Amino acid sequence: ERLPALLRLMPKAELHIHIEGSLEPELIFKLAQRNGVTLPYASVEALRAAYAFTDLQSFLDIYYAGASVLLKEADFFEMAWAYLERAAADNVVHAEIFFDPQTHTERGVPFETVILGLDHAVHRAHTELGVSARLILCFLRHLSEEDAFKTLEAALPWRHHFIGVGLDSSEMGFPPAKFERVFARARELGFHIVAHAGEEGPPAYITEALDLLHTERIDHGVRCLEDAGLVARLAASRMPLTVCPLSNLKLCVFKTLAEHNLPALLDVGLCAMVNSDDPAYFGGYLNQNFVETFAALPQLGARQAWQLAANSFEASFVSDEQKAHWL
Ligand code: ES4
Ligand code: ZN
Repeated sequence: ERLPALLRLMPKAELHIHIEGSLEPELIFKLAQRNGVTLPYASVEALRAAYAFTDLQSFLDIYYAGASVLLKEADFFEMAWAYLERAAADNVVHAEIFFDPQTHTERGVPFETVILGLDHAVHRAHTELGVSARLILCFLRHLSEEDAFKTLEAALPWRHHFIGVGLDSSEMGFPPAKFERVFARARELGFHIVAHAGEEGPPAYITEALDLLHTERIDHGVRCLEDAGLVARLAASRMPLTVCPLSNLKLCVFKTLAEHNLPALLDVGLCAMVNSDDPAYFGGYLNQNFVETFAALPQLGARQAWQLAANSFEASFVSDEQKAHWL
């Protein structure tokens, strides 16, 4: 068939990938053994069997347990390098990668260890794979404003190694407003601003992210369709929505891929694109997301494929010159 080949072969950017969510069970067990970490799962198979999620929180509990095996700079390098090799194989030419430093600093791993390991993989991907990659530091929204401020301050000696800040983890009950002052400081420092909003949370969280955090993209944002005024605003401003279909399926945001609202988001003129979110946990990397989503939704064809790829480059934080080259 021609459509899957087009989806696989077209160059694209990935803008919503949590690097800790690319940690495959095999690598989790390898690192656990290497670092002397005891896991609450007996085998790779037992761990994979636990990947049956009912909502965001049921996933996050296992995602943070998986990340507990990351201790050394080499571990962070190995995880990011494995992702970048998979991305290159999917014809991802540019990736903007989230990392969650608090997941690691809370366990006593220095920020420096995290960023140097990731940065090494980013540089090697450019020279050996021809993939450009950038890092985005995410604050965990279930932790305090003070903790986020301390994380930002601790990151400043390495400010040239990441291009932006984001907001992730448990959404319900942790509205963007809680982090207004941290994001104001990050903006002053010149960082790009993104935030998860409208994945499980209501459209009002998307509006808050725009008005209080001044986001340049909304991560997920699929619940925006519940608010017609918000949709008009997002469309008029070309505000990107980094949509993650397999994630939404596995976390029960939509019951089936056939019910996903991606076609509707494109139809109303929104700058949506496809991303993998946490590919090791949700059943596939970027091309798997494209192929399964297009297979489930007959409204999606070559025109939408091209639009999604174009949107991914438009929404990226590269220079206008680089965008002109890709578009
Ligand atoms: C996440 Cl799918 C999702 N939502 C919110 N926070 C996250 N961290 C990693 N994956
Ligand atoms: Zn995410």
